[in-house]
Amino acid sequence: MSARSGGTVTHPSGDVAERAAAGFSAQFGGQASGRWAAPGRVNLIGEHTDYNEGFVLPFALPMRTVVAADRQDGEHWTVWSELSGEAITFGADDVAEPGRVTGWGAYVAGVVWALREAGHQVPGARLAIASDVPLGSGLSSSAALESAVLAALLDLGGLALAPALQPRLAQRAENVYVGAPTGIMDQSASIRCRAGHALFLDCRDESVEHIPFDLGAAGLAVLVIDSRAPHRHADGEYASRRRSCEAGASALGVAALRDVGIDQLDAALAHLDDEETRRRVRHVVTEDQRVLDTVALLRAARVRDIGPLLTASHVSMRDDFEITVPEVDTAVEAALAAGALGARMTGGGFGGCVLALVEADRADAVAAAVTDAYAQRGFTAPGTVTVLPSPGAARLL
Ligand code: GAF
Repeated sequence: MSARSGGTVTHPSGDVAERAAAGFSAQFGGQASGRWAAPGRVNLIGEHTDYNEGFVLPFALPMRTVVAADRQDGEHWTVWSELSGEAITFGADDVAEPGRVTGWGAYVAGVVWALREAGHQVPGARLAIASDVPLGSGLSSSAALESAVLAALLDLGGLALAPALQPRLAQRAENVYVGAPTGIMDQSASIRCRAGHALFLDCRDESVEHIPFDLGAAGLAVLVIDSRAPHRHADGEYASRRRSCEAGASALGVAALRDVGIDQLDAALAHLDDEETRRRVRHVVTEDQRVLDTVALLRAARVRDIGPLLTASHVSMRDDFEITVPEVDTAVEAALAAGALGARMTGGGFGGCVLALVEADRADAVAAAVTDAYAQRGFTAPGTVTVLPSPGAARLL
């Protein structure tokens, strides 16, 4: 989920880490004692599988959120964000229970709350936040914010929390403090991804494998297309898809849809009375299998061959999970018609971004074809950018 839904925000120019440091000095005086960065993500494949305890394969974006911070006395947190241009302060009472801080500050207060809930002595802090992760585009700006704040507070307080345990804590901030019922993928991607790799995450036991995804060596590129579609009831629809999946698992007598293997799908579908639930289950079960197939191809260095799996994932999201909108379908169709090897919507749906796997020397032509198709349909022009798998959250030197 995005920190702000309903459109794309243009970010200030200049290096994001320098903006955070300059913002800190202007707002608080002096120098921050450190800067911590956490990226947004695209999900290569595996959509709406995370809360079904299945498989996902995201990679981190080069666009990051950076927090410049230092400690302050007492249980007070003062947070300035370049996007709002304002500073907010909250104290121990505000993080005593969820919901007391609202708006963008809830993502920060939620991390303080979740750390305290887990028994950590969280130091008071002053934090200045700058970000290059687009808001409202399905690229996990909220997970980037939570993960950067978490990294800063852990370091400032000398708190011990193994990287493998950090995504759950950041997710709790979002689920419980902010109140968005999201899965574990986005925080895992922001915290655990590695440059040059996609993160193969088993969302049941949270084990990971870093799968080499060297686009440059293969002569390929991933083009990310911001559909610019306004989010249409995305939060309510997300929760409703989640409920359908839980109902399907319950009807099938399994703990989660992850427990239905592809070879059991026909029998499972025959067992379900409700046509809509059948479609939702079919998406999740086939999507889990597509992640496994994609990982097998990447392990064999057959990067080009994952294209049809990406496109099949989109068709499944469009027809079975019913989470696409005309703008993203248009972007996928136009990218494929212009020679993309595969294309799919990425993220929660109802807008957001499309990714297209393209020959590197075709990226501009595919982007132009999508822009043309948008113009013909009278849609707001899309944003397009090529991205490489980038590092996860870290302290900056
Ligand atoms: C959003 C959620 F935050 C993730 O947990 C995941 O469910 C995704 O939608 C869909 O795959 O990004």
